[in-house]
Amino acid sequence: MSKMEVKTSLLDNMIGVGDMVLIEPLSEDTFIENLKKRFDHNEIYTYIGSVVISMNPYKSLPIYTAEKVEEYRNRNFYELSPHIYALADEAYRSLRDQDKDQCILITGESGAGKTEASKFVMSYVAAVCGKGQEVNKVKEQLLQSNPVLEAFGNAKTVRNDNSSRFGKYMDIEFDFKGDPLGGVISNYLLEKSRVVKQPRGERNFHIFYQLLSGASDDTLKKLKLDRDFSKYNYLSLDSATVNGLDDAASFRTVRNAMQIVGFMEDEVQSVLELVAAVLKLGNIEFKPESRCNGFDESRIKDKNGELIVGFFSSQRLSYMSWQNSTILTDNSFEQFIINYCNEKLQQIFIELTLREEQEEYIREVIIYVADFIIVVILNPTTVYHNAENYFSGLLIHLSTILVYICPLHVFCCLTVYHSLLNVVYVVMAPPTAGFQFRASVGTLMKNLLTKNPNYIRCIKPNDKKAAHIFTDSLVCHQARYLGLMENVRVRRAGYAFRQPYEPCLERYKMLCKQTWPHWKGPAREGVEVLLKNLQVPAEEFAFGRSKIFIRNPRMLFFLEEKRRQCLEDLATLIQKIYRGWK
Ligand code: AD9
Ligand code: MG
Repeated sequence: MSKMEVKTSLLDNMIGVGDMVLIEPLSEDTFIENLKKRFDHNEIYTYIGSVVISMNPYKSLPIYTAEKVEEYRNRNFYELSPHIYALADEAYRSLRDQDKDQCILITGESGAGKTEASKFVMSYVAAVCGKGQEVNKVKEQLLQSNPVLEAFGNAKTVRNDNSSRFGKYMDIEFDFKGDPLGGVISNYLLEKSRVVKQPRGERNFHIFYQLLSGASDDTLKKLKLDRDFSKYNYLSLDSATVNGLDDAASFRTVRNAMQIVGFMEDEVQSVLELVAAVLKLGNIEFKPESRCNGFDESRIKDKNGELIVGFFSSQRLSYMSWQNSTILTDNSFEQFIINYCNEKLQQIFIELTLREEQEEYIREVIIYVADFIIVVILNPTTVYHNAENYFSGLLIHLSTILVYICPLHVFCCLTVYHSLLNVVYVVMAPPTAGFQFRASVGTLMKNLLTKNPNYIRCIKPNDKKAAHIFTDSLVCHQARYLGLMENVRVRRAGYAFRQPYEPCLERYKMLCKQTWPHWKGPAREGVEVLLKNLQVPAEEFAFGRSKIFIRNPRMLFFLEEKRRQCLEDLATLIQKIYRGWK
């Protein structure tokens, strides 16, 4: 077995290892080093078993071509180098061939590449499923929903020029042939407050800029709009245009997409009228009037006659007071909710990864000592909830985070130790939205738990939105809060690698005379004969019902090296024979 040691040097090959479970030795440093090595070679995808880590390259790579789709189509997950297409293919085939509902969970911080990843998955599935006229129409509609949603739900933020300001759950129904029948898109938490206020250096939703830049003079005239952004209070001026974003071209894309998705022409017009109306509402200014019957009274500044009576002072109604409000620098309720949702997804990730691992061992009748798993479960579950009623109701369900009230602002703030970082929240308005949201997240989580999960964990390499820069500390931080090291450890704690018998035998059968060129019996017996013949110690393997489990990654290197030698010998032999003939 001395060759096995030699093969750990595979880690040192130029592009690093494709599956983190194969890193020897495993530490945070080697983990980050491997990601960096791969990133430097444009290898942005790396596996942890069946989980895909996706590094944002911040440049377009030629890895999403029609040829790539063909390459990954109907191939075994581990057969080719890591790619988001391999995950998409695996999920799609399990759905089509085994009738197992699938969900793909894409997580990561702002700008890490979630939206782009979801589009690659959708375009892959669209490329490999049926091609009939009706099916094509459904596919087009599903794909074209993206530009529409992004126009109304995405905005430039300091962290991402195309930041999704809502959470998206897209449910696609397939028929028994694997053709899409249609889809339902649920949106969570659109950041509506962005319409009236945007933090410094950020923009309002794309659609406002797209409309003003891209609509014809005629359309703008009908909508009584001016092309000049500076005419509108709701359009921040310090970052009205974004490098690399062509608002005018996007407007044409969006209009076209709306048509494909199924909007009638008059509906498109109504939507644009609404967008125009919102812009104009932002320009209304109010002046205070005297208090009347205990109510604040305000009037529109440049018009007579329109009286607004309500609990609001002119100051609270006006746009400028929003702009100057200190709340902009605080973490809002919305941010809290977003973080809450991410926590739940993280929790579900841990639960499902562990569950999946245990279930696979049970399914395959593998005896496994679960020490490590117990440690992981017990570790992060201390919860203190002592905040205001409203928050405690919400927080009681946050089983993986530690909550405490910030001592300086006992009545209005609380700090939550998210796995990401500690954040101070400002308590706002009454809690209805929060409770509604908790209920909808609850339903979402329940729904996800009934499906077979597939994970894409997105990581951003730097804070500058730049290609070629890899900031170790930033990547390390994300790897930590995504729990990636734990993920590798869980995967390695028992059997690091597993493969169904058939592809395993197919790949290595050349290493044994009894299995080459054809093994006549069941694949499992073939693998047994093969390993016995190679004198691999019995404790390195476990035979499951349908899969072979390999305990130590080095054993895989050993098999791969044997295979490589064998192929080399074969090539030399063929050359000799060929020369002999000549
Ligand atoms: V947010 O939470 O919605 O703010 P995302 O969705 O995680 O965020 P997004 O997918 O929008 O990030 O990616 C940010 C930018 O990174 C994109 O606009 C692209 O310019 C860039 N990106 C991300 N992934 C890729 C990729 N695979 N190839 C090339 C990419 N560029
Ligand atoms: Mg996004």
